[in-house]
Amino acid sequence: MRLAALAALAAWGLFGATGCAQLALAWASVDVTGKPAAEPAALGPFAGDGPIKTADDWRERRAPALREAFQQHIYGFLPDASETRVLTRRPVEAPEFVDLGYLEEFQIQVSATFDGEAADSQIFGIDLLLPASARGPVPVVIMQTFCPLTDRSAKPAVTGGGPGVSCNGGVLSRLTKLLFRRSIATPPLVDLLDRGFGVVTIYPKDVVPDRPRAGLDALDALGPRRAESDTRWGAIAAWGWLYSRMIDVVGDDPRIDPNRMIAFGHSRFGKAALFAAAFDDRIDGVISNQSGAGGAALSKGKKGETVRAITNDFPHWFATAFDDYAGREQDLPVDQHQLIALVAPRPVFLGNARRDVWADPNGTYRAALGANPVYELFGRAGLDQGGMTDFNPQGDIAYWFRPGMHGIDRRDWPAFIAFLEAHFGNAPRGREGEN
Ligand code: GTR
Repeated sequence: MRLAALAALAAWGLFGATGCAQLALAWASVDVTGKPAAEPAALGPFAGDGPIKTADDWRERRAPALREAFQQHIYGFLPDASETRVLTRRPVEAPEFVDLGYLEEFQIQVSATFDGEAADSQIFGIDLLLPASARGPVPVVIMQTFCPLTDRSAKPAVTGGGPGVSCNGGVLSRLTKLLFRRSIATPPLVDLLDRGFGVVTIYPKDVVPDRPRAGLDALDALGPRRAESDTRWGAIAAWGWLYSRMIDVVGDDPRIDPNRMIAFGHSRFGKAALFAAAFDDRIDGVISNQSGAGGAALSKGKKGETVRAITNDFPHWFATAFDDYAGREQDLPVDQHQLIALVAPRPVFLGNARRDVWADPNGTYRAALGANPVYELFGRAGLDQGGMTDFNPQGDIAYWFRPGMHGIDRRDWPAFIAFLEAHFGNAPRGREGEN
């Protein structure tokens, strides 16, 4: 009893109220696989834009209206225009890949224009890892990571600790890992190279730090005079925008197949990756792992993290307009199934873990079902599996559900790779059905 009280106190001290709520939910035996409640209707009436009966109706009328609404009420507005310049590019020695791959490092400069006014530019690094054996343009996985690229000396840039896990180890990081079993497992770079995939990576916190004050200052510098606006962009939108800037850099590279560029992100970067795919159709597919609130999980009727919790804990992630929906999620004019639908007909992978109730696997499943009618407009099946545990990597929406807690573990990568191979392997299916 005394031990339990001590453990509770330690957890409180380490993770605060929100962390404790996550832990409690994870350890309670909540059955998240129960029959999902009815899914929301993606094609129902919206903002008076008339009936949506064809893919063209969707593309020309509904999708632009939804993108506007997502920016206005949740994520904040993207810039009107953006510029990306490659400043330097150099090969980097990467003995860990032997003959399998080669690594290049780019310095790039990005800037945004809001309301006709150009903002401060930012300079940051991109790593590009390509398979040495490629005979033609290769598919690439475009990642945002939790550890600085400079950690490469210790490990490749795309490896590292999980959220809340210091990349350099330390007592706090070990304790967090122990309690949450939370780790961004080292991406199996050799496996990816072996299968002909390249990897492009950045450390997005170099551009928008993941701390409220510093994050808001960086967002303000990237988008002048927006700081006070209710709809100034938040870090999720800005990190999403960075996926697009990464594509500016590699999309024209003749070694890379412009029809096989897949955004990958876990948790907060899973939200950013999904947002990016919904707004930039140069992204051919997305792996959004455990993205939860503000990601792939429905906000309405959500279990675990609420709008109040996420906007309190991370005031820099969203537009302040989103704060107003705390406790009144039902009033949101959009929900996350429509964000998934904005990716249609491109493939989407949604990763989930049974004990990650905070992220709400069930709400994510319902969101996937809710996106289906839009995939059907494009002549596709969308989510095509019997239930939450019936993973189908071939599905346009592949819903993955494993036991355990939040994080990426060894079970996840084989599932990611199965999805990557099914849709973007050596027999690419192209981008039929898109503009
Ligand atoms: C949590 C947050 C989630 C999720 C996660 C992460 O604390 O509540 O929305 O994004 O962080 O990024 O690991």
